Amino acid sequence: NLSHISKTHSHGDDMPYCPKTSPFIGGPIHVSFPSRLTLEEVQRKNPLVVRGGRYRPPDCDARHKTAIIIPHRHREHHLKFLLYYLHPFLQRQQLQYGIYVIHQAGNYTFNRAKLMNVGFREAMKEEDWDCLFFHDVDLIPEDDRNTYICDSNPKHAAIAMDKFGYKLPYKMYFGGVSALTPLHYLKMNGFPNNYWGWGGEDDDIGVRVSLAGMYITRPSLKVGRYKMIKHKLDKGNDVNPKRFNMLAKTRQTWKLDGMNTAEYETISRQYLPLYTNITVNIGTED
Ligand code: UDH
Ligand code: NGS
Repeated sequence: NLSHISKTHSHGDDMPYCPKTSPFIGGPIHVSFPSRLTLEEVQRKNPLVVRGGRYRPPDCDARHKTAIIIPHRHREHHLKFLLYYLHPFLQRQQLQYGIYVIHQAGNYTFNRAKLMNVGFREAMKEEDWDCLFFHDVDLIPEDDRNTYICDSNPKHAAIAMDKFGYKLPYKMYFGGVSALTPLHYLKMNGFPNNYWGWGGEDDDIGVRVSLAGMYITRPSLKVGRYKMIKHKLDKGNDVNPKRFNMLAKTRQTWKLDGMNTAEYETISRQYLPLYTNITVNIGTED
């Protein structure tokens, strides 16, 4: 009987809102890294995910529309595991969502924060997302009560990582995974474009939050848990020796550098089965 299928897959006005708390949430997740996992298998396990890595709950109208923005280069093996865990995780939360991988072209020094600015602009061009999750590729959430929706203020989600003994490493830490509404993002002029290499950009972003008159919210330590896929510092992402000097000046620079000055050239946009891949030339340090 096909009428059943068309009804559950249509998104007309007749669909009820999803419940405020999803009945599919199960709490702690056991995270391991099966060595033979393939992207095809991830695809097979997520039949309702459509081109570009988009999903809507099949039989209720989602209350939230979340874009996941992942800065990326040469981490395909991490991406595979993240997709394996993240797709089912977001579906259990009954979200409407899309996954964007922002791929830095070339071999010039990596720039995580600038890639986030690209992700913000490119994702907002496609859909009126009400929340953006800025997500490192190597962090796997370990509890699905950590809901991927935004708060009234910028949220730091990755507060309890295994490598820090499931505690916050320092009070102002804002790295790993954070969630902002488009309004939050624009209010703080997005993220800095000039942190090339490892370190400090997440602290700068944290400072921007308060300079823009907002504050950081966090889930509980019990829920904001993440496992990091172990790795060494990448080639092309050396520790940035300028980071402390730059951090000392965020108050003077945040309005002059950020979303309002993010320049880049989009090289390609691919709507892959499990994510949208945007490859971008973000230039070099001047
Ligand atoms: N990333 C890439 N490719 C790179 C570099 C970074 O995709 O070449 C992305 C990726 O999403 C990663 C994120 O940027 O999760 C953050 O970079 P990172 O994983 O290198 O940073 P993290 O602080 O780990 O998580 C660094 C490990 C050693 C740091 C030691 C410095 N004292
Ligand atoms: C701080 C860095 C952050 C970094 C955090 C955790 O010292 O960018 O350590 O690093 N800030 C500066 O360098 C100014 S970690 O232990 O993950 O390697 O995120």
